[in-house]
Order: sequence, then structure tokens, then C-alpha cells
Amino acid sequence: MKASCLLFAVLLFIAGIQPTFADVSLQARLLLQGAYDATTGLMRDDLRSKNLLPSTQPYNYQPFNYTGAETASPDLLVREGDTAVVDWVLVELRPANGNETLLASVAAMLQRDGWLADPHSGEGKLTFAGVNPGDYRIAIRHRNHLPAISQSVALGQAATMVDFTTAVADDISRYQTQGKALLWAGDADANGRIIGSGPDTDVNTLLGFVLTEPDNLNQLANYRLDGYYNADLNLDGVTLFAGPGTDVTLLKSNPILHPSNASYSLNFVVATGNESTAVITPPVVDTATLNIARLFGAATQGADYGEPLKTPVPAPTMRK
Ligand SMILES: [Ca+2]
Ligand SMILES: [Ca+2]
Repeated sequence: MKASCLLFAVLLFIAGIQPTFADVSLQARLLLQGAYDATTGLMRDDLRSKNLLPSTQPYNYQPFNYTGAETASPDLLVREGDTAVVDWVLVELRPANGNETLLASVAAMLQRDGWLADPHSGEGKLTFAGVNPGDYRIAIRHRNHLPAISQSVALGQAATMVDFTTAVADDISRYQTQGKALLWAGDADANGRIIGSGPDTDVNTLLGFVLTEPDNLNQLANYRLDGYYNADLNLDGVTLFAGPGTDVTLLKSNPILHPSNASYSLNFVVATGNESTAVITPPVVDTATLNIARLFGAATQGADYGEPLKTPVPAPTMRK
């Protein structure tokens, strides 16, 4: 308990009031398209196996601006197999009746099997300290994938499970394959949109990472940029703009092959919220299961999804 909380408790005790401090807990599962291996049904842990994962949470820059001090347990970073860690993600609590207000955040580590682990304990239970039990929406954010948000769920001290991998009929807020839903990959500049062609394209962001690398003395477009960078869209520890295994392939294919892009328009924009410069189709809501609502954009979204999240536009290039 923090010192301020303890002092508050003492004051309440003196006043004869029984204090109530509560935590709420959560178990959550999600898949990142960039790291997903359709053969195994798991995600790759290349960043971990190459010792590229930062030991402290990496979301302390725009648009995330998260200042938490989570540090990964050394035991967690050496864990192998299905529960090996893939990357860091942010887990946020939003109001039950909207998504524009950030109530609480924690940084968590994502395992190959999709479960989120507490960075300190390595256990599959996330705790939001000082949050009263009640109904909340759960937002999942990743540094180069589109976010997702759940509909309202009841949280208490006993962990509530929220599964973001469950495929929902006609839900296009996530990439769907093999009956599973994955967060869309390709948002290199973390502005909530995957743009493969036209203005503000993520392709240019990716190229900028490669060309401005100090070691790329001749500014070659096919330079192999090794490391933990937001432009590494398939999370294999290498940012490639040209040549085999390029990250551009994933970035360009998602807009063109998006289910709402019936004409395969090159300038289609994938945004959570079904926003597009080319095609706008109203989302279909399946209330039979826990749906994943749209977090951004949402020119066509209905009342079920609340208002679009107010998120500042990030700086052009974050070399993270
Ligand atoms: Ca983008
Ligand atoms: Ca890559």
C-alpha cells in the first residue's frame, strides 16, 4: 500500500470510518497478427530469443504516454515454449459506457499462446491497484498493431477473463484467420491507421527508419535494420523495406485484402472502427459473445461502440 493510501486509511480509522481499498483483476488473451504463426497457432518469440525485448515497459512516448515502471522478471524473459513472451502490450480500463476516458493502465507481457502475463510475477493475472469493482471496458494497445476494446465486463477481485482471440461473425475490427481474431499489424507510426498507399503512409515511416539509421552509411533502401523498432511489423527483430521477408508485404497486403475493400483499392485505410477512405461499411454486431468494439475512427459506428477514442496524433517518427 502506498504511503498516501496508508495515511488516508489511518485518517479514516481515526474518524471511525472503515476504509475500502479494492483491486480488480483480469485475465486476458490476444493475438498479434505480425507475430502469428498459422502453422503452430502460436506467436513467434523472435524478439525474446534474440535478446531484443526491453526489460522495462516501452510505452513512455506518444501516443501512449504511459509512465508505469513495470520491469520484466529475468525468469520470465528466459521462459521458453508456449508461454515464452512475445512483446509488451498496454492494458487499459475504460468506462463501461464509453471509450474516450482512460481510467487505469498496466503494462503486461504477451505470451506465445496469447495469454497476458504480469511482468513481475510471470503469472497470468493482471491487477489494477486501487480500482473499485465494477463494469469496465478493456482496451488492448500495441506499439505497431491496431488496438481493440472489449464491451463492458464486470471486474472484481477474482480475475475476470476477457478473450480477444474469439472470432466474431462479420467483425472486421481484427484480422481473422483459422477461426481466430488477431490485432491488425502494420501501424508503424501508431496513429491508429494502417496506410499502405497515399498520404501519411506507414510505408514511408518504415522506409524512414531504414534510411535514417546511422549505420546505413549509403542510405540503402534494402538495409537490414536489426533491433527492437516499431517499424518491425512482423516482430522478427529485423526491419526490412526491400528484399525477401520485408515488413512492407504485411503492411500493404492488409489494406488491399481487407474484407471491406471489395474493389481491392490500394488507398484503402485499415482503422479500428471500420474507417476507410475507400469503402465504408456499417459494422455488424454479434451480441452472442464478447464482441470487440472499435476503438478509433468509427465514422459508421453505432451506439454500441460509444464515441471514438480521443488520442493525440503522434510525432512523425518514434525511433523505439
Ligand atoms: Ca499508421
Ligand atoms: Ca521484420
